[in-house]
Amino acid sequence: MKFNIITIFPDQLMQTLQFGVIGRAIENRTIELNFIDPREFSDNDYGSIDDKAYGGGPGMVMQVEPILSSIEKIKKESKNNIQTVFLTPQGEQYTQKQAELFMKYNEIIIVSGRYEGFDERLLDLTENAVEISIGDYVLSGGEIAASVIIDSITRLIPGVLGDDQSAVEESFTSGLLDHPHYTRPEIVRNKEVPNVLLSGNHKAIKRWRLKQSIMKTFKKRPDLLKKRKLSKEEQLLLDEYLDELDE
Ligand code: 6GU
Repeated sequence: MKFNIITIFPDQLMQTLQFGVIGRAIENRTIELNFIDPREFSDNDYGSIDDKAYGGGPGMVMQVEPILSSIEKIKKESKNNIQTVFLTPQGEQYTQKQAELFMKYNEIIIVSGRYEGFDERLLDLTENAVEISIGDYVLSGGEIAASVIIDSITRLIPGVLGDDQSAVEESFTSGLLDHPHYTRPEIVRNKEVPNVLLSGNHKAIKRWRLKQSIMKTFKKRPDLLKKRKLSKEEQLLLDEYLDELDE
């Protein structure tokens, strides 16, 4: 998988992506990071790529040509069908589902915004592009968001995670929050591990974990439950929990 990242701060991405499983995926070339500096295509000697907004107001806007020329250069050098991702707080909210869709491409262009945002015509002039936001808050630039996108896609590529880690993935992909986890020691500061997890009864453990997942999701992220159809067993566990609340 090749990520082309249009950014003036490539070091900021490398700093965050060089560790752990993602760092290893870079080392063994499962993923390739190709940085393009849009300043190369600046129309002036200072290398600036932003200017004041038409209509006035504070802040600078990123110009069309430096970024569009960067995108065209990448596309000219590639035979792949490339998806372009513009990172901006005005984008569509990023989700695990979107990560799974991006994972199907062999090559992606990520455009990291700085300043107030992009000249709107840049979005109109780019084919096969989406605007993505990683949440409802404002970052100083898209670089951190780019790292989030690259990490979440890379860990979906077969072989990047060990087998025991992949299971964790399934849990979120299922649209529910993960169940709680416990490890040694059995008692810590007077707090015990739930008995069922020590029982060796795999069926009971599976049922307990699923119920915990449903309870957690119901309490913390009811929006996720609304989006998802519950199976018969899941509905039963939710009803059981709601009954317990009434008691
Ligand atoms: Cl993608 N960029 C910036 N600058 N801020 C954000 C964001 C992106 N997603 C959430 N906030």
